[in-house]
Amino acid sequence: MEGRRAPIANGSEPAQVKIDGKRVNLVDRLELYADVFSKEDHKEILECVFRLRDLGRAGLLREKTYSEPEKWMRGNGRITIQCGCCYNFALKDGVPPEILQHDQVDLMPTILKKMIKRMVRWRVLPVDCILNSCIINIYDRGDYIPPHIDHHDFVQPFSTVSFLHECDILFGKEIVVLGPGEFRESFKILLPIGSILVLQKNGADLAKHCITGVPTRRVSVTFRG
Ligand SMILES: O=C(O)CCC(=O)C(=O)O
Repeated sequence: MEGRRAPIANGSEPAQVKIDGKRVNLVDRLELYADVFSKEDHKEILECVFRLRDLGRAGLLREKTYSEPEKWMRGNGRITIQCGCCYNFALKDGVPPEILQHDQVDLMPTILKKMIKRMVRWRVLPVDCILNSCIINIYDRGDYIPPHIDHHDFVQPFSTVSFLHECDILFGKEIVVLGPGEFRESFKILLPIGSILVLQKNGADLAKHCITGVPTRRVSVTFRG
């Protein structure tokens, strides 16, 4: 079986930047796949996501698995659920963002492990990739993810599956923040429902990425090694 490569619908010019005087493609090796998961798969995966959210809200997950910020301003309510490995996002008490290797989060649920197996079987991901962690993002209307590069200690490729609503993902060597959930990028592509975005090389190492404020609820699941 092979995953169907989806055409990359981008609303901007190819992302060329100059580094040491040389032109490089900022999103080199970026791939998008479609139709790897069925409608039934979507239902089962989303049931698992919302079950985890409910367990998190009830305080029944490990402390660092579940995070739901106080929504004190437009767009900052994105829920995150980390499984398999914990990433410390914010600079806290002088500690830089880092991967915490200790067992401080819950393990990946079986259905998410099955997603990885399917992506490998369908050649979306290489057979030798070892993905043992994932982050689930639940965005409500207006929520966004600010420009960032996934920590270099994570093993590439990264793969993100989109659910419930399509949205643009923005890339840029630098991304200008215009307001809460509003950014100016050098390159953007549409992530349709069910699509799998595979990020590696420049697209992961060099380019920052972000999601603008979403018009309605959206869920993404990102796998990393
Ligand atoms: O929601 C998405 O599509 C992107 C997620 C992401 O960039 C992240 O979790 O680091």
